[in-house]
Amino acid sequence: MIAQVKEQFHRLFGKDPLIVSSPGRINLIGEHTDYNEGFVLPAAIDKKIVYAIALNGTNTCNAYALFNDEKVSFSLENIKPTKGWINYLLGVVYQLQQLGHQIKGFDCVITGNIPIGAGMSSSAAVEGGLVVGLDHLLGLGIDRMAMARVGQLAEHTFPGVKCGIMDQFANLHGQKDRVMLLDCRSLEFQYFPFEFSRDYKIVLVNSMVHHSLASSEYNVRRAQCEEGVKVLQEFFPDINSLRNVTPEQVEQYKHKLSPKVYDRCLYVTQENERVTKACAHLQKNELKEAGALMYASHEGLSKLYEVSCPELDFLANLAKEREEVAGARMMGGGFGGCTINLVRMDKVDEFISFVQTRYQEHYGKIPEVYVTSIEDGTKVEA
Ligand code: GAF
Repeated sequence: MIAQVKEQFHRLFGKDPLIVSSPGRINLIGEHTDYNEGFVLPAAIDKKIVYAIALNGTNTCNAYALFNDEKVSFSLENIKPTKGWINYLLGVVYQLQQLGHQIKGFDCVITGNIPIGAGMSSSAAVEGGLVVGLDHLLGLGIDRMAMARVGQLAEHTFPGVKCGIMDQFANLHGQKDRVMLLDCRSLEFQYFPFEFSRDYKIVLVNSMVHHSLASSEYNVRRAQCEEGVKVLQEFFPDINSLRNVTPEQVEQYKHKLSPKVYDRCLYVTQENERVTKACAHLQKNELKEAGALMYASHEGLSKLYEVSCPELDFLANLAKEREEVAGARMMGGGFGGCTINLVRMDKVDEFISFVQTRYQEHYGKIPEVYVTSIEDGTKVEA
């Protein structure tokens, strides 16, 4: 991909670009917890977006996306939201300007192999690649967490998804063969060696479903959690997010919450507990126990949080049938996209052929499967 963007860049703009690689992410457990100030356990992966980028000495930005053969241009003045992938670029430039940075015109060519709408966060990769590219070219000196915040705010203000910080964080902080436990309240994080990679592989199975509901329902979930916090604050005045709340406290005031808000709060508070437990198990290489928590996470996402879909439920159930799978669950925002499966290395091929056959028999389409590795976060290539 690097050679490809370089060549296109030369052809279009006739000079040498900076090359930036920006990965997608997986999340082992901790879904929809980030915007509730909870815990997540993500990692950057080998699927990525690649930028070739250079300043152009004008007030205009020109971007050419190889993945859909689309060229777009925009002026640095008066940036406003529009439609499509360009929104992520606009959002990043706008948020950098809001921080007082003097952004200058640039040319870029972008390509990538992160499947769109598969829950692997191609959008955070587009954002992270541009922030790192502009930071490098303009010498802005922004730290990585502040960069993540730029991407998150770009997402809030341009496509309008009120996402948490997980995707942008993972994209910008990833390290090869390490998973990260992030506390989304303090933004403190720890790296853990990915010990089980000696015996297990992370296998993503794409349901090939892209629900148009994803962004609108995402914001609804966030609002329901906020509503729950408001109600519970009456009884626990010190809380300011679901992070401070236990499942027992949600149970205790069930009668004060609407049924949907109760379900959402119960899920989030349970999921937070699962993340810390799963992390402890993974550190001791107790895959079976960690895997059981992944299945429980899926169950909660499906029944209580209602962000799964029949296809994802089907895939999670298929995984349960296989003794080589330690655990599986839907991953990311939901309503489609992938399941993440921890599969014993020697049985990966068998698992893939089983899942593809059964899914095709049931849904008439073959799910794409990605056997991933854990890689570094966004970086400028030498
Ligand atoms: C999406 C969001 F962008 C993340 O912030 C996170 O909330 C995730 O859905 C669900 O865990 O990827």
